[in-house]
Amino acid sequence: MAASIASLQAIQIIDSRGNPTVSVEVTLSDGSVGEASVPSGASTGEFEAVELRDGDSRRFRGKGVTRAVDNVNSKIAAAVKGLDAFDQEGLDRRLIELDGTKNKGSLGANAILGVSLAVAHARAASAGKELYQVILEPKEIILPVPMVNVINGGAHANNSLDIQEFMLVPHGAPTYSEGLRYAAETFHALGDLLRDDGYSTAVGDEGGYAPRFESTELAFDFLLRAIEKAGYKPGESISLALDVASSELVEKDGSSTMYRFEKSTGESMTASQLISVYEDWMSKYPIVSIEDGLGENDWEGWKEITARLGSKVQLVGDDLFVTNTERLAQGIEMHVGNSILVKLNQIGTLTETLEAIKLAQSNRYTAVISHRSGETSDTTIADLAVATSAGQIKTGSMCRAERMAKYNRLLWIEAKSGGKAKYATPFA
Ligand code: 2PG
Ligand code: MG
Repeated sequence: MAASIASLQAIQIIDSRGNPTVSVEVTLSDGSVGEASVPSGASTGEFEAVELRDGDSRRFRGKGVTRAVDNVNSKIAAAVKGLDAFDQEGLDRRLIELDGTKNKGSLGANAILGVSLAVAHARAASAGKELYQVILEPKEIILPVPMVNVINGGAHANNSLDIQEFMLVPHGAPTYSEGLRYAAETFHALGDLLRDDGYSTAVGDEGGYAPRFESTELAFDFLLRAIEKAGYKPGESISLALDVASSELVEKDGSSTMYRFEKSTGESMTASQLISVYEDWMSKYPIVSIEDGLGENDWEGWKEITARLGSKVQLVGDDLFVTNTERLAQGIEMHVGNSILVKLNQIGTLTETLEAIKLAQSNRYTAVISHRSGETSDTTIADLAVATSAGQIKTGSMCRAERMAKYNRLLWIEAKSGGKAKYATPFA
C-alpha cells in the first residue's frame, strides 16, 4: 500500500472561541483525502511549541493565522510533496527539519501539526482503516475513561473560581458508553441544582457551568450532590478530577514562588501550603487526579507534592511537561508527577506526541489525552487515545458540539468494535 503526498491546502477557519485557527486538507497520489484542524489553548504553558499568529491588531485582534496558513501552502507543500504518506515519522522529521528551530517558531506548530495530522487522516482513508489503526495498531481496543469538565473557572470562565476545571470521572461504569451516560446525567442534575439555588447555568469555554460560587468548597459540594441526585455514588461510580492550572496562579515574591487565589479569596500561599489545601480536599472529596497542582517552573514544589501525595492521587503534568520528551524525562528522573497530559499542539507533530506517550508508559506514568480550550470539530484525539491505549481522555463537558464530537467519536469506535472494546481501568 503506497501513496504519496500529492497536494496540500490550508485555510484559516474560526475555532470554538471565535479565534482563527489552521485547517489543512491533504490529497494523496491515490486520490485519498485527509483533513485536520488545529486547537488552541488559553492557559498555555511557557514551554509549548509556538503557535504562530499574525499579530496584526486590525484583523481578528492580532490572532489571525494567515502566516501559518501561507507556510503550509508554500514552504511546507513544496517540501513534503512526493513523500510517502505511510511514513509518518519520515514526514514529521522532514517538517521539524524544515522548521529548523527547537520550538517550531519558524513555520509555526499550528502549521506543522495541521499537516502532520491531515496526512494521518489521509492514510486512514487510503488504507480503508480507522484513524486509530493507522496511528498505531493497538492490540486491543481500550476506550478511555472520560474526564468530564462540568465546572469551569480560572482562565476559562468569567467567574470567581480559581481552579480551572472540576471534572467528573465515571470510572465505576461498566463500559465507556455507560460512563458517558453517568456523566451526562450528572451534568443535568448539576444544572438543576444550580438553577434551584439561583446560580447561573451559562457555560464556560469547555462547556462546564461557570457559576459565581462564593468558595471552591461550594463547587465540590454541588458536584457531590449532583452525583447523588443522578443516582450515583461519589467515589465509587464517579470520582472527581481537578485541573488547577496553577501556573496561572503563580506570583513571584523575590526568589520564592507563591500561589495566589486571585479570583476568590485573594489568599497567597507557598507550594507546601497549597499542597496542604489539596490534602484537605482529598480527605473530604473523592479526588482521583490533580493536574498542574503546582507551576511549570516549580520543580522543587513538584518534588514535594509527588512525595506527599503521589501514592494517593494521579498527579498530571500539563504546563510542566508540555508533551515534550525532554521535560518528561527530567520529571521522571526527578520523581516528579506520575502522569502526563498529552496535547498534540504543545509539541506540534504526531510522531513526537507518540514518543511522549511511549516514554510515559514505559516509566509507569499514565497518559491523559486532552483537547484544548479553543477547539474545532476535529476528533483526532479520540483516535489517539484508542491507538495508544492511554486509558483517559479529557475533552470538556457534556455540551458544546466541539467537545461532544470527540466523546461521540469514541462511541462510534466502541459500537464498531463488535463488543470487543474494553473500558479502561486507571483508577481500579
Ligand atoms: C488545560 C487545557 C485544556 P488550555 O489546561 O488542560 O483543558 O486548557 O487549552 O486553555 O491550555
Ligand atoms: Mg491543564
